[in-house]
This record gives sequence, structure tokens and C-alpha cells, in this order.
Amino acid sequence: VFDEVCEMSGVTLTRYMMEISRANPHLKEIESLMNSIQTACKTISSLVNRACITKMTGYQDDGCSINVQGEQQKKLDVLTNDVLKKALRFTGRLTVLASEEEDEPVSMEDRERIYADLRNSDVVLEEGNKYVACFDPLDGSSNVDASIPVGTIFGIFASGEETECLLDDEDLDGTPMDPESRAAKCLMSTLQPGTNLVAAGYCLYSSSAHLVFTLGRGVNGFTYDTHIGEFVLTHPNIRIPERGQIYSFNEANRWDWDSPMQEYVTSLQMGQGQSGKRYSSRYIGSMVGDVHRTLLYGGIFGYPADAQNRDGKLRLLYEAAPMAFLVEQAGGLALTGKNRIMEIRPRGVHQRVPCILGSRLDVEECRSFYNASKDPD
Ligand code: P6P
Repeated sequence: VFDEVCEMSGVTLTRYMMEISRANPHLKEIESLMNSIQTACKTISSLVNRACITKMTGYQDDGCSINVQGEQQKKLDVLTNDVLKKALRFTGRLTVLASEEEDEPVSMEDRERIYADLRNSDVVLEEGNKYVACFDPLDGSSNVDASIPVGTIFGIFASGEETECLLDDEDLDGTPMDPESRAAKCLMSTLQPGTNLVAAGYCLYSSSAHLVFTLGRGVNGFTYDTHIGEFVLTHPNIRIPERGQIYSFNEANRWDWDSPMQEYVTSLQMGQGQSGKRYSSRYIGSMVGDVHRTLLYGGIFGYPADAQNRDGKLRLLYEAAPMAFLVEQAGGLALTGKNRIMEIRPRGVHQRVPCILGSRLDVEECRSFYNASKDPD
């Protein structure tokens, strides 16, 4: 069904997910999650588009709100995080969510209240699979004030054993769960490798809003049509070109990069790479925009390890892993330098990881420089 629905260019995302879950009943819960995510993205798109008009640019309060990253929170960081949390929370499908803006994973501790409210209403909430959502509500938000593209990144993991016992508020042996072990189990259910992702994607807020995601069977892109208030299928079955001619790294860090990266980029600049052509440099400083361009035009994007940041800058759980899933599903590669990003099990919710992703031949060429070096990955 995935292929047939993809031929229906112009189909709305709502209809697309309905067809997919009708043909794949086990994806019913994912349909509910995707519909909540698209609603949140429509709201965030409007908030970003009107930020300068509604004075939602600038920092939260008078700049005294610091997030877990130690960064000053923008007004929109806080607001978009609330929008996404509320949208996901009321699906009743999530047990845990982890956000760039939250210190620790958030368990659905008010899940009972939600169920009680729903039980008192005529909405029947069937218990479905439970999922763990990880997201960056507004990646690159420091660019909003200058109307540079920004985006939402999300990853949905299948539930694990720890997640199941969160549901029963008891340990697997039936004893009531104390807050500490509940928090520990929240964390454990969140720290999963990218290979456990069942869905991942981003919404780019730029000249248009584009929701691009995968359910593990290819990548499809939907564009927000403000005339009808729906995301419509405009980029069915996205395949990243085998090789591009654009490299996308912050070259201000060049002299801190490991030597393999320095040598690789120099070869591209000199036209001495495998393609024999000189590459162009494009770097927005907003991951979603750089990844979207790389997905459509081909080439290579990354935030490699450097002397100042041995693990790079990008976060594994809600930036690198979801984007790695997308890029691999589109036929590309996503590495830390030598190793596949999707196979790394996070040690912490906000763990950083070196990230190099894009066209298969470009990333393999870059890896050949790392493999030739004795530096540990
Ligand atoms: P730099 C935005 O802050 C972000 O997390 C990514 O969106 C982006 O790719 C990267 O950081 C840019 O970092 O150090 O090049 O400005």
C-alpha cells in the first residue's frame, strides 16, 4: 500500500496515514501519533511565521531561562515545546517523551487523568502499543529572529519492557513503583539505539513548511498548503542522489577537526575527490534546513568531532538518530566518521555524537579518510 498511496501525489497526510493504517492495522497507533505531530507542526509553523509580528522573537523572560543545554531559551523554544508535548500527551499512545528542552524524560504521570477524562466522555480509548517520543521542538531556534529556516525533529521508538511496567505503575514483579525507579525506567525506555526507531522525521519551517518522515518503508515529503490547512504529498518516495556536489560543515571549526576531515574537505575544494569535480559549500547553521537540502540535492552534511567538541555538537537521540534513519531510508549513509549512527545506544538523553550524513558515495568517500587514520572513532 505504501507504494500505491505514494502514487497519489497531492493526497493529504491525514488521508495518507488513514490508508496506511487501514492496510497495516498494527500502525493504527502511529497514525494517531502522526496526526498529532502534524497538528503541532501546523501550530509551530504559524508561530514561527508570525514571530516578528507577535513579538515572539528574542529570549524567554529577560533571558534568565536556561535549558538543560545551558543555553538561554528563546520564547519560541518554550512555547513550541509545550505545543508538541501537549499534542503528543493527549494521544494516549505515549508512555514517555524526551525533549531537548527537558532535563529528563517525562513520564505520562497524568496519564490516569487523561484516561479518566476520556472514560467519562464518549471517546473510547483502546489500549494500543505504547511508544517513546524524542524530539527537538525547534531546532536552530537562534535563527528565527533573522527568518532563517528552522525545524522540528522527532523520533518514535517502539516500547520496551521498561515502558510496559511504567504503564502498570508497578514493577514487573507487581510491587508499586517508587518515583526513583519510575524515573529510572523512563530513562531506560528512552535510551534506545536508532535501529529501534519505528518512525522519524522533521518539519522544516522555511519558504514553505515541509513535513518529511519515514515509517521504515521509504521517505515521503508533504508540503503545508495554507489554503486548505493540510499537508499534501509533494515529494513521494524521496531518494537521495548517490553523489552530490555540495559539502555542508561549519568551516570555522576546520583547524579543530581531526585530520581525516580536514584532508577530506580539502580534497573536495581542490577537485581532487573521487568525482574529480570541485564541490560548493552551503551551510545554513540550522540542521533541518541543511539536511533537507542534502536529501533533495545530494552531497554531505555534518557536525564532526573536533578538538573542542570530541563528540561533536548534535544530540544523538533527537537530532542525529532520527535524521540518520531518514537518510538511510532514502538510500544514503549516516556515520560518526567510521561507525553507523543508528547502532549507537545512548548513554544519556542529551548525549552528543559526531554526525556525518548524506549521499552514499560522498559519505563512503569521507569514511575512507577516517578508516585510513589510526584515530579512534
Ligand atoms: P554551529 C542549531 O543550534 C544546531 O543545533 C543545528 O541545528 C545546527 O546544525 C548546528 O547547531 C549549528 O551549529 O556551531 O555551526 O552554529
